[in-house]
Amino acid sequence: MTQDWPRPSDEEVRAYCEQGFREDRTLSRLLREQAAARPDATALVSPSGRLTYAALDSRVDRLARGLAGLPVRAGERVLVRLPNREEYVLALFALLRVGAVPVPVLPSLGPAEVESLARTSGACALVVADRYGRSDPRAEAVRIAGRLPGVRHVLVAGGPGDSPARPLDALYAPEAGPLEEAASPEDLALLLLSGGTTGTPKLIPRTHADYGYNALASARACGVGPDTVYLAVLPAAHNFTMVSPGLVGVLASGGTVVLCPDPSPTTAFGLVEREGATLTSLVPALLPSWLDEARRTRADLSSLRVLQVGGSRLDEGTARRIGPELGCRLQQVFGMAEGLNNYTPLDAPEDLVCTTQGRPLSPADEVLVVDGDGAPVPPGAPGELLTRGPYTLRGYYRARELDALCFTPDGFYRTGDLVTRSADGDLVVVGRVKDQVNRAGEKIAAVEVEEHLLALPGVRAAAVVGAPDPHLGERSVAFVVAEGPAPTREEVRAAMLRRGAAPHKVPDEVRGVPGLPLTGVGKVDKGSLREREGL
Ligand code: OOB
Repeated sequence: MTQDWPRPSDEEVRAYCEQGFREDRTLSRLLREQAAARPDATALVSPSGRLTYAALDSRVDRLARGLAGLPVRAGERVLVRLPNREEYVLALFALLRVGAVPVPVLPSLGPAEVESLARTSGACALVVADRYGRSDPRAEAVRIAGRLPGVRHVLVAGGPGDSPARPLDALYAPEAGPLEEAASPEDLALLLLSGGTTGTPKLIPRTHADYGYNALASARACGVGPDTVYLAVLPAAHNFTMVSPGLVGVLASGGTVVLCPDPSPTTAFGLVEREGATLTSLVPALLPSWLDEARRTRADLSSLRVLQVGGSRLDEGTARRIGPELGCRLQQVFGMAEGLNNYTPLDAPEDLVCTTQGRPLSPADEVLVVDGDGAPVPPGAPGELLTRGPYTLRGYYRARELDALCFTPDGFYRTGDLVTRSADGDLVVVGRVKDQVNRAGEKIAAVEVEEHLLALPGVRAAAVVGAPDPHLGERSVAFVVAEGPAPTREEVRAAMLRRGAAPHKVPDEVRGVPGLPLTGVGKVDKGSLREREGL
């Protein structure tokens, strides 16, 4: 059988393992060990209540038995589309425990995107919430299952409705003791979504060994231990919230994870006070509302020691307000679902914390900053960041043709990020060479939106670019060449939602233009387009 994705060589894996740069336990075992060490400590707090480590571990066993009975088998992929609720953590670890491969997707994705991911991953089951905002994930999942014969089960957190979907709750087997681990550390653990520059999002293969190392090494770098109370504000399915150090790093270290059902500062501050949260992580776009609310609130935020900010560029002015106004330390995080995580050290001087996006987590992370010809640039000069290391992927899942573009022949991942690196190894993100809009930390592949625009009647050409925005970091602007009058934003919105796209991918602005500037090879020249349009 051909491999589904390229891995590091056996020698490289051996060397990483010998030096402690890969975890030798599965992710579900990390939870099991903490449950043995501190059964009565609080592991998880959510609107459904509180679970001790013993209770969480035993519920994971019971759900895992139910999943195995369906059956969901080791190696099978299961799409998990759940918001920040208890069932997300239970489903995640139960799937890992039976050796199945969760594919966590953001609940805000549109139905067409979910379907495409279910198809690409070859999912055998979909785990969804009974409702999410104004969308109906349960009905969408049932429709997808009807179209994809490989999807055998739709499992619902909450009410199953009267569709053929089943309630996740009904799967819990009676208590029968610990279940044996079905996976080995070097097995595929999860498939994550890439921010993407292609029409169909790419899937990122992560093994137990590399993801566990990512989580635990991050936990060490962020001072996480049994006293940590981590407030998960961003979607739990995001890599930042999962392993940087996130809920996996915190649960693997014996701390407490508090799931915040929405990212508004009022909800979050109430939970910080009630639970004594010590750590949380945000995207920069959330900071203005957090800083505003901090001035008004009477909630006691004094337990908060560290606020991690990452996912998109944090401006220095806002960075400098965090310490004085929120009363906690800032840690910048520059990470990617593909692997590499950079953190500003917790003991770094204020200037460094406020002006850099950190340095690589692992001594085994190899980082190159190169010019357009692939030649390394001197310290301080901008160039594209390439990276290879013990927890960074060597190729996407079932996407060999793309790998040639996204990786160098010797296995370095081309991040598409323009950075500078100081002589001390601190990175600053200065731009991007990938064709993407980073809207409030959500990555949108320009080509994906362009395809939606080109499907509109009368649209001859379209180009989507990011423009600076004080609230979102970047907003998306679509330039459309149309035969008649250009479609309005409302028309674009209605058409995109009809086509099953996520609402956040609808361009923030749609401008009709007579033509688009082209490069010598006939591609849209987005650099000159931006310049011409004054963005
Ligand atoms: C995180 O992961 P992804 O996969 O959603 O996005 C990765 C990309 C990076 O390649 C970079 O373009 C951008 O997001 N990014 C940043 C950044 N952190 C990520 N750009 C500027 N400054 C930063 N601090 O976004 C992610 C994964 C794990 C931890 C944190 C973020």
